Amino acid sequence: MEAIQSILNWFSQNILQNPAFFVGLLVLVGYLLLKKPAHEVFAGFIKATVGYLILNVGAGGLVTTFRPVLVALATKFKLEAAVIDPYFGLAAANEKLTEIGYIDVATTALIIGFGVNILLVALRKLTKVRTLFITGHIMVQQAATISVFVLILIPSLQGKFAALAVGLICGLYWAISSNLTVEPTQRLTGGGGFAIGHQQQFAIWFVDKVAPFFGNKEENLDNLKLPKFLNIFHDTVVASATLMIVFFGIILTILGPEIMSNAELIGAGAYIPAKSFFIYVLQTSLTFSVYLFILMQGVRMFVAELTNAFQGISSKLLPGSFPAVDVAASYGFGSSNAVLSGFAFGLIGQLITIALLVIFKNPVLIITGFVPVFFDNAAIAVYADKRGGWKAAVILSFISGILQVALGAVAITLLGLVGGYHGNIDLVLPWLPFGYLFKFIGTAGYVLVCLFLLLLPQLQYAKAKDKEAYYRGEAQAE
Ligand code: ASC
Repeated sequence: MEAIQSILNWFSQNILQNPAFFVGLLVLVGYLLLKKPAHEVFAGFIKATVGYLILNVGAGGLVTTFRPVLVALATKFKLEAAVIDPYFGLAAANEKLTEIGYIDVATTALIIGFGVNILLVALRKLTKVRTLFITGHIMVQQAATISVFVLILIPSLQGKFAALAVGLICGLYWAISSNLTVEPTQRLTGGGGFAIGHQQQFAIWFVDKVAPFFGNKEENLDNLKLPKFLNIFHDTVVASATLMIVFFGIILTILGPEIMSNAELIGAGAYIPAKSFFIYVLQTSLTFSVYLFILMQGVRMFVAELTNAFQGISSKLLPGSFPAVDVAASYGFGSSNAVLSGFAFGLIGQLITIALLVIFKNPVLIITGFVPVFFDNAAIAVYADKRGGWKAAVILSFISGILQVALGAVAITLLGLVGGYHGNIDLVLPWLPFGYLFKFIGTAGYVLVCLFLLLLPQLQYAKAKDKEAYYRGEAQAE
């Protein structure tokens, strides 16, 4: 018994609490199950593990670059700042989980959640769930944020079964939210055979439903003339660097050289007064894009392997199910202008809301992160444009920008996070209302949310006129 206990302890401390090796192990097991040759199994393990270690370097760099700015803001203006971006959110969530002694919960919950999702699809005649969520990096981020939701807002779920409680609700969210995207995505892609497993599934479902009321799908974004200069934002480095220069440029300039050169407060990243403050501001802002670039490079490495491994497992284990993949897979099926329009109008919505928060002296200063403003709003524009043309795309991505900031600020306060929040649209709607249910009615709220999630695919199925076509994922005649 003791031997088993110490093996489990070793596994928990060295693998489960060490996501790089955990993700590597998932790939290794996946490839073994797929009967890949040994050298490919080895290569997959290396790429996944090294990819994740690279992500850690990027995330660590973001935190160390950001911390002095946070300290300076808190000292000078008694103000907290938070970037609404899943990577900043992951760092903030992990810090919170470490603080309460539950840092290992998220990785265990990830594997439990994946298991729950597999089970829901395996029982699809009963559950009506057709989709398996296989986007590994998103699952890592969401498992951390959802751990904070569950364990901070329902303290009674802390304890031996914490990972189970988090894993169950993660699995339900992954399975059910991606199942909502089957018809919209099939409609968009002309039967592409995949669904979305990312951070805006509820939004996609909603947009697909309401877009026709906003406009005419014949008048789509390809008819809208966007200024040519926007094309530079197709490059993620340019887009993220520009955002960072704008935000941190303003913030650092307002903070000024005096406080930024206080080495005691700022530490290694302090400004050296003999040098140009302008260049210091520029370099600090650009350093964020450097670390974001490193981080995304790492993500790309391990996601490619994890997706192959998961997809292999699901096609062997669950033939006929839909893989729920990264939202970027949908972009190629929309109007060519849609991605940039979504980003542009989502950003306008975010900036207006940030200005309002500043004017009304919100205690937390929200900083636009690249991932939500770009990827969520691009997706919203792509799907909205397909069903309701450019008017729907413009209005809905603009509203999404407003909600990301306004509700993101609420979520940060609700969860007591420091420095960042996930920021993607699903992580405020429906997750913020879920959070309030957790806070006010505790485990009853948890049970209600689980039941609500389980009910959704039943409603989808009940509404489908052709039941066979539902399982084939065909968009139904309306
Ligand atoms: C995210 C996230 C990313 C991007 C990527 C888009 O939400 O964490 O790295 O979007 O998945 O392709």
